[in-house]
Amino acid sequence: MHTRESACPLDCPDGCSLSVTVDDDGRLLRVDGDARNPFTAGFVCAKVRGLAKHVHGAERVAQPLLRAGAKGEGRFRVASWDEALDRVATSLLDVRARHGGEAILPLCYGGSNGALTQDCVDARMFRRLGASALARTLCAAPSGSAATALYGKMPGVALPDYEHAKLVILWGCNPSASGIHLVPVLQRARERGATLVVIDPRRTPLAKQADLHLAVRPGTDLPLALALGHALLQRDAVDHAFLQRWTHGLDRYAARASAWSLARAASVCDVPQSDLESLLQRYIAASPAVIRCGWGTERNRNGGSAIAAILALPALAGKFGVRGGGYTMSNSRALPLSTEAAIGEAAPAVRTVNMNQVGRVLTAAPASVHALFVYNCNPWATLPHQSEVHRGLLREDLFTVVFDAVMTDTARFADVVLPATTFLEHDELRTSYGAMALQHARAAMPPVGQARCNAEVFLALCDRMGLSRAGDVREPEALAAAVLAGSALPESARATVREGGVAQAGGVAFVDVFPATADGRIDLHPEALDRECDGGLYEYRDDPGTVAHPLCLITPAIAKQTSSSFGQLDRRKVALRMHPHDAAARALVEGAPIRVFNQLGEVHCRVTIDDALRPGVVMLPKGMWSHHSDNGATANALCPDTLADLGGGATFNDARVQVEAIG
Ligand SMILES: Nc1nc2c(c(=O)[nH]1)N[C@H]1C(S)=C(S)[C@@H](COP(=O)(O)OP(=O)(O)OC[C@H]3O[C@@H](n4cnc5c(=O)[nH]c(N)nc54)[C@H](O)[C@@H]3O)O[C@H]1N2
Ligand SMILES: Nc1nc2c(c(=O)[nH]1)N[C@H]1C(S)=C(S)[C@@H](COP(=O)(O)OP(=O)(O)OC[C@H]3O[C@@H](n4cnc5c(=O)[nH]c(N)nc54)[C@H](O)[C@@H]3O)O[C@H]1N2
Ligand code: SF4
Ligand SMILES: [Mo]
Repeated sequence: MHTRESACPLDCPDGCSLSVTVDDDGRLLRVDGDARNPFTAGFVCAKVRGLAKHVHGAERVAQPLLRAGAKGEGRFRVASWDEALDRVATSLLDVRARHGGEAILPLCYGGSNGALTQDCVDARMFRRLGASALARTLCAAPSGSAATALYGKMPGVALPDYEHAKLVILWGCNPSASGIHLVPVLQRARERGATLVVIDPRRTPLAKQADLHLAVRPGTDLPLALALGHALLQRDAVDHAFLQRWTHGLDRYAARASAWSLARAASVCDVPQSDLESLLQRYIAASPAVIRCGWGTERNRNGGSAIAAILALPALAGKFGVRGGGYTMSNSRALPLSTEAAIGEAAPAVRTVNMNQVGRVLTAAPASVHALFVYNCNPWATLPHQSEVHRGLLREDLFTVVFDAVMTDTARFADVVLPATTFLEHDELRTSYGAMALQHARAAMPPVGQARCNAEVFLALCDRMGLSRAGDVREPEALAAAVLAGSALPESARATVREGGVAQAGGVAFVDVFPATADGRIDLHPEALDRECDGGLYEYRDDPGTVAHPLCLITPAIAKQTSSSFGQLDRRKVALRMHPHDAAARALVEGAPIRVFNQLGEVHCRVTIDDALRPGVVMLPKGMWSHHSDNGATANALCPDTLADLGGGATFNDARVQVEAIG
């Protein structure tokens, strides 16, 4: 038995440091939080504590598999790595020869936030093939473009610094499920007198404890933020000196915001005006005040403008310049990694496919994608417009590779399934987007079965396809060194990581970190965003509900999965959550079998009556698998593939549905 240090690369803000115990036969015994990182010391989430069930589970793919039945049937035969890699290499080269490199589409996203498993040797291979580029827009695209245009990639408030705040606003964020290490920090802040405000259409666990909860209608954060900004200006509760020195675009921002009185916003958001007034007063009075900008806010038609309007608030009210003051966003990493030096190949000029519309692209005639290579992603379960993704994956003429550690719903459609290592079985370099920690973890256990890590497989494929070049960085240690050397990191952070430590960053905005925009100032009304938004930046688009489909379906993160990851472990059916009024209006009782439907698809499941949701809003979890519903379709069958106002982002929460009893 031995215990090793590791780091969690899952798509989660916390970026835990781990302590991993493995027995002499290489079986994982336990995973704990490691005290090297104070933020994550002492505990990890239940998902990772129970990781052995995932690593050694029945759904684990431990050998290469080749399709042995019809597309989507899920019948395979075991193959050797040589046979499987030859098949992949030959097929990709054949597609390129017949249709051009752009007929190959790599499809990857959130499975690993590690720098050695994504945008590393994989990018080298796809760039050299001339494959289509993928716009990674499934998450954080609207908020990322808004934050980048206003502030550049200025690091946000590190989550451990929330302890210093006197006011914390959780805006479309549910850390009780999606980043649990913030919860004790918030508790300590509150013990020291901090106020907690939650803006969320449902009463989340932290909303229950909050001093103020604004249960806004989904998609209405933009009017709320603009009304707050307008009121700050009208009441002269702004920091003139700061605005003068550090911002531009104030006049144009103010003109757009002036359309929104507190009264008008309260009516559109459907919350009491007195609550808006209370939020405003608290925000004016408190310092340090921090906004934890979650992702619930961005997943709709107004998402990008909403985030831009929210991020304008700390600038207007002068909330920067103190530890624990400002905002936190997913793209505001303090220790960003660049993998370009490790890739060693410039990105060619190729077409870009928006991953939110992969279903459309795969089903379009004439076909433009002939080979699909899925890794770090489970598109059947996580992309919008599931029925179209499903139809695309069913294409007999589409050569599909799925490289994953488990037999996902997507893997069932593959021609070739390649067995991936889990993060405990390979080396990884990870920088977190909340805790602001950077770590280099070596494999803590041997690979299960014949599983191989991403870098090894993409190297082998490069070799087979004649794409490797002299001078390519190949070995895990060398790849990690190239990434560290090629990233804009403080030398102290590099040294800490080299010595096996956890590099931490926690700068204070406008004291030691500054906007990374071209002129170093905050742009309150970026022209590029104004051009990109249909109708202009900060223009509110009304609710997409119709008489036929009046209910808003939200699909937030749940504690027991990370997106769809780990969904194989709990096979119980999920229920649609619905407010008692909406249930009564449809004569639905607790546990009734129902059909949730719209023009895109339908999901059959049971109903759970829950007054934590606001009336008019229903909820299914994100990342469900086909086995979680009664008809094999999941929430994503109801999610539109229309795009958000900015960044080509997803609009999962623009799903509008109707619900009726079955039978
Ligand atoms: N356990 C676990 N942890 C995770 C994940 C997971 O799946 N499971 N996923 C990870 C990933 S990929 C991400 S992006 C993050 C996401 O983490 P969060 O930021 O917490 O995002 P969501 O869970 O999508 O939604 C957060 C909240 O937004 C609310 N909401 C929905 N629509 C709106 C709206 O229009 N306005 C407002 N104000 N609120 C709204 C929802 O009710 C929900 O409570 O978590 C990461 N961490
Ligand atoms: N309805 C709805 N859908 C959503 C959302 C929503 O709010 N509502 N949110 C979206 C969000 S926030 C996100 S981030 C996306 C995430 O969507 P995805 O990118 O599909 O992420 P996961 O569901 O975690 O699937 C990742 C897969 O990668 C595999 N994997 C992990 N590590 C490795 C590795 O090292 N190598 C290889 N080859 N494979 C690996 C995992 O086993 C897993 O099957 O989902 C989106 N989908
Ligand atoms: S998923 Fe998040 S909370 Fe769980 S171990 Fe990983 S980083 Fe920590
Ligand atoms: Mo995400």
